[in-house]
Amino acid sequence: MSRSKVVLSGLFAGLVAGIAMTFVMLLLAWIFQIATPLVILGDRLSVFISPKPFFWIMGRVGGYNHLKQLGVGSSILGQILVGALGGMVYGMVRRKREHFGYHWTFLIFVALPLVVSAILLWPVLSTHYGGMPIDAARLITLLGLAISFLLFERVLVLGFDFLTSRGQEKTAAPPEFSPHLGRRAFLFGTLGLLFVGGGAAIARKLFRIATFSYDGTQYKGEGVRPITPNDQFYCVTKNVVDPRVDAGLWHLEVIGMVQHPRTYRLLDFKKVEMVDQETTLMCISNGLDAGLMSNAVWRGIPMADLLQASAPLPGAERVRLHGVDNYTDTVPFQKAMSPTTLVALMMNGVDLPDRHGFPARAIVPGYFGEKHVKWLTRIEVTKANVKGFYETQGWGPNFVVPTRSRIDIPYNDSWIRTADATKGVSVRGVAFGGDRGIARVEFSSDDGESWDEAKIDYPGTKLSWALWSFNWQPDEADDYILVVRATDGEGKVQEFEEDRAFTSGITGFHKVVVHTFT
Ligand SMILES: Nc1nc2c(c(=O)[nH]1)N[C@H]1C(S)=C(S)[C@@H](COP(=O)(O)O)O[C@H]1N2
Ligand SMILES: [Mo]
Repeated sequence: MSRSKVVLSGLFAGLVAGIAMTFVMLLLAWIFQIATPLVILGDRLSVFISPKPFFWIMGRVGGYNHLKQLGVGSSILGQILVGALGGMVYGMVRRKREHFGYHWTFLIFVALPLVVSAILLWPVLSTHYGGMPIDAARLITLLGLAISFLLFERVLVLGFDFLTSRGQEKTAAPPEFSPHLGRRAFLFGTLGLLFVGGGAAIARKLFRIATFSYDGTQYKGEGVRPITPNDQFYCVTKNVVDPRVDAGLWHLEVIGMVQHPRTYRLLDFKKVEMVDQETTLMCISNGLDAGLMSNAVWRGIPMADLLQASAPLPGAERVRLHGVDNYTDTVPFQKAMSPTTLVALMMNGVDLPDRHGFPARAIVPGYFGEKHVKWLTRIEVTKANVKGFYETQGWGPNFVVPTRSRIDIPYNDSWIRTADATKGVSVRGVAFGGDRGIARVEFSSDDGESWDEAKIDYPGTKLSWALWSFNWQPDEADDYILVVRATDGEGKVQEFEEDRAFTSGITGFHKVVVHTFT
């Protein structure tokens, strides 16, 4: 057989093998919720991109959801391409060496990639979207990789043998009876198409349950109420497909610098006394006018109770919280021991919804949303020098929520007829002071030149937002700049903090432009 035919056969076999491997990865993700390189490669790489370039890239590709889609898409294409190239090299080698033992192909196409990907992906291997505990998850991910690479190797070697009909030679069939190369290529190509079809069908199913449809959900505007309904609660996730934790698989571990490491099952919490606590969450990347902020009543176990049961050792300075999706974040040990830091199991009277962290999430009042780790599976007591997912990326260093306030209505750039405003224009919004509460809200219709006391309609708690309103009387047809500012429970007036980097959450005032006309 000619050189080019052999090399092309290798390329073709590698291509189909790469597609088959992708198919099996999608299948493992769909049926067993196993983490595959298609998604954890993105997790692995994204911690190397600091917030500024991250936002730039996000801007270029059209948002976080598009970036995730691009990540998965290029991982799929990339691994199929690498598979095809690997197959081509294999073809070149086979042309020189007719017999190339299976132990060699196993070593090169299964063992080697397994070792390399285990090393490169080590920090993100402990991911399982079905809620498998961390150590088991790492093994399962490796097993998934092994199965995928094994399938690649088998399809490549057998496919190549079939295409070049070396298989037939071994069985000593007369050459004239083995089908023509074109026929064999057609048959093998059909197998490839079956994998493409199957893979596409599973990818469609995964796409439907993916986070694209709800990641970045905001809660703001006309309909804002004191307690956010669960299905409208803002949502942020790093995942392409969020965990749907199996309550039977799930464990919560308390480990690290403790005298008695403990593992709890969901049933263990049935008998435990819980507290109800209203707490507002806000994302660190929430804009002044944005709605990545919501309020709920959480029911859970004080984290201090769990820590105390394990007897923390002296020298404990931070607590690292791990989600089943391999998301981590840390809080100061003292904060973890504070009575309002919870392991929440319920949200507004029902079990946590999947997308908000079923079956358990951390509630860390006064800190940005990042710290409220969802799908919590491990509480690790550690020394000071550990960083979480977003902190490694370059967020922070300050994760304490600054006082913020927002005007929900009227909307920016609205036009109001003065005749409709004779009884005043209803201005409403929210104000949030982290875990310091809200003492006062002031309103200005002249861009902050003068301030009036706004009415607090819903005071909330120390840990939640307040809802405020003001009946504004515009005196003539003009353009107005409406501004709001809040004072927290410690008497500190909201301000623009010049020395605060945007990576610690922005500060400043929400302004709304309103035009009145006759
Ligand atoms: N396990 C896990 N926890 C997580 C995240 C995540 O991607 N994975 N995202 C964090 C971020 S950035 C925010 S703002 C909050 C959002 O919580 P919510 O979606 O319930 O509103 O969850 C945090 N906890
Ligand atoms: Mo966030």
